Amino acid sequence: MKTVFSGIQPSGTLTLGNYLGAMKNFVDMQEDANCYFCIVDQHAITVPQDRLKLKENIRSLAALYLAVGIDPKKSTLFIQSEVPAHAQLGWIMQCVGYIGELERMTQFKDKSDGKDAVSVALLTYPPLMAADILLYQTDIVPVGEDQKQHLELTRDLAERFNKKYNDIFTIPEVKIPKVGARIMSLNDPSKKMSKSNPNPKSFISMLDEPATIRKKVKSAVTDTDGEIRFDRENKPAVSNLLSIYSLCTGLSIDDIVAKYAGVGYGDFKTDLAEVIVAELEPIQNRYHELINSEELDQILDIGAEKANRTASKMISKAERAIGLGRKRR
Ligand code: ATP
Ligand code: LTN
Repeated sequence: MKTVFSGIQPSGTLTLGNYLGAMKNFVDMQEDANCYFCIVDQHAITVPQDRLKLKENIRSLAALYLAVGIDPKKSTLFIQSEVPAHAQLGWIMQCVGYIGELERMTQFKDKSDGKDAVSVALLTYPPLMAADILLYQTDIVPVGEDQKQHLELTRDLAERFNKKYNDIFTIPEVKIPKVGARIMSLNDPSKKMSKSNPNPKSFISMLDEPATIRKKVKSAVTDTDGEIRFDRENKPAVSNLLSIYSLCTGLSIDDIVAKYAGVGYGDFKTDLAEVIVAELEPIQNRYHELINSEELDQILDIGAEKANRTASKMISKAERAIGLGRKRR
């Protein structure tokens, strides 16, 4: 059986981009793989977070994972900081990585751009991400397009470690969806939709009320030629809306384009908003049942226990391989 691992940062309420590019794809994978889904809170603190808000976001993300259909009987759902081996192996991976390769990461360049106080951890974040993945002998990592570079680095670090010390890590494969890997911002189709964008009009949150969703879709930018057609290069905004429509309904882009031939953007957007509302409503209902439940804490306790069991074996192996402490080979 293959092992799957993925992580999401509790850095705000998840967007439709996080859902369509990542979370929605996790659900099917549970059927025939050993899955680990992680709330990567240690990654979230690479940029400043309010402590109470962070607590709330951690819980909210856990509830969202379950609300979309992550089944704790099939998958392990846990919080990164509750499994100390992540930080321990993260340190070892920092010792295996080079500053030069970390400085080339586009997420680091984007997030540090124009800021004068940038945390050290924003640079050293990818070795921690590599540790997350490598602790579980992961075969497949389902993520959005923006994480491809971090996955390549993870593979490089694992190969370097295996060659230099001992062949202990499985080299993971990245799995990026064909459609939805990069949902773009609603007000600027050249930027990816991101939960930490300060402008709420740029994203649809998974917990937005139907009225908010309708308003945001209505004000999404389009273009002036008035034709509903998929053309990423020349019509990025409309193509983005078509992708969202397709992912929420399961209809192919061609079928949607045929359906809206000769129809204006206004009517298309009205329908799109309803399609999004219909996709998110059942998730939101389940979310509200879970968010204050004890069940949620029990699931996270069991998840942390399971993850700790696997991860502690791997960290021992890694420490032994590199020569830390008094353990013998
Ligand atoms: P932040 O804005 O705080 O950096 P984010 O919105 O980029 O966060 P992450 O927690 O970093 O979200 O990502 C969680 C998952 O969602 C990752 O697999 C990532 O690739 C995916 N993802 C993020 N944004 C998008 C998007 N716009 N389209 C598709 N997938 C996305
Ligand atoms: N770097 C990712 C979040 C993340 C992750 C992981 C994804 C941390 N650890 C392990 C997959 C596997 C991000 O910023 N989206």
